[in-house]
Amino acid sequence: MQMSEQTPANVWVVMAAYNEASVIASVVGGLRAAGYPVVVVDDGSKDGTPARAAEAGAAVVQHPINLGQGAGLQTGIEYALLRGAAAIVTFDADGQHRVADIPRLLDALAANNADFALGSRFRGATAVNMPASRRLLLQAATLFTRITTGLQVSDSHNGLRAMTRRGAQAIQMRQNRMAHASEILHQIAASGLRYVEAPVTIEYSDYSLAKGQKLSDSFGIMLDLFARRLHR
Ligand SMILES: Nc1nc2c(ncn2[C@@H]2O[C@H](COP(=O)(O)OP(=O)(O)O)[C@@H](O)[C@H]2O)c(=O)[nH]1
Ligand SMILES: [Mg+2]
Repeated sequence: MQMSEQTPANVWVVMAAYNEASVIASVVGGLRAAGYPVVVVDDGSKDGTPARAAEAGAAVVQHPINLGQGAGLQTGIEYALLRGAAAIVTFDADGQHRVADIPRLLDALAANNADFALGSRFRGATAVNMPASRRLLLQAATLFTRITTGLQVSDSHNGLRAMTRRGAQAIQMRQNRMAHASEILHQIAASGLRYVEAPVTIEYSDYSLAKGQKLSDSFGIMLDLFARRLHR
């Protein structure tokens, strides 16, 4: 992608959200202030998340039943493509990501002529206040992903990524639950398109830790993935 095509107005930010009413307005507001159009895919939140997101300036799409983060991202990507996005950024709704990292991901796409720029908190960047148990879990997941995809990534479960329109058209997430983070990497590998990693910062607040992935969830993710592989 040429840099000249990349104004914030045609870079869509896609956000899956579930029960993030207390933080989503400030997250959406920060992105809108920087000039990015935002689509929030809500999944039957019970706390006013879609209304807060709309008030803050996001387009809101709602799944009638809870399908999970992967399905939410897929819906949001399709929406952004229909709206003519030249590039798409996936961004968490809970305040763990920084708006300032987006231009760095877009620059990484352009500089490397890549279709995917994957955020990594373990590549020269930081994970602020990350508990040691979380680090261990993420490293185990990354090792597993490297073995199964052959991609030499350093952070397999980072929700901050940028992709070109072509990249977005090449993937189709089918894993409804959290296993989508590994699935997207499998699809990038299968697409044969170029990917690059770029350092990003992930913030661990009490809020994000209280509702984030638990160690026990990772066993569910592994089971999902193994079931899917056996099924093929
Ligand atoms: N649409 C949708 N989004 C979800 C769902 N579960 C989590 N999310 C969103 O996915 C993002 C990451 O979730 P989070 O629980 O913070 O996971 P972690 O940061 O990877 O531990 C956040 O923006 C959540 O609001 C869901 O069931 N549906
Ligand atoms: Mg989170």
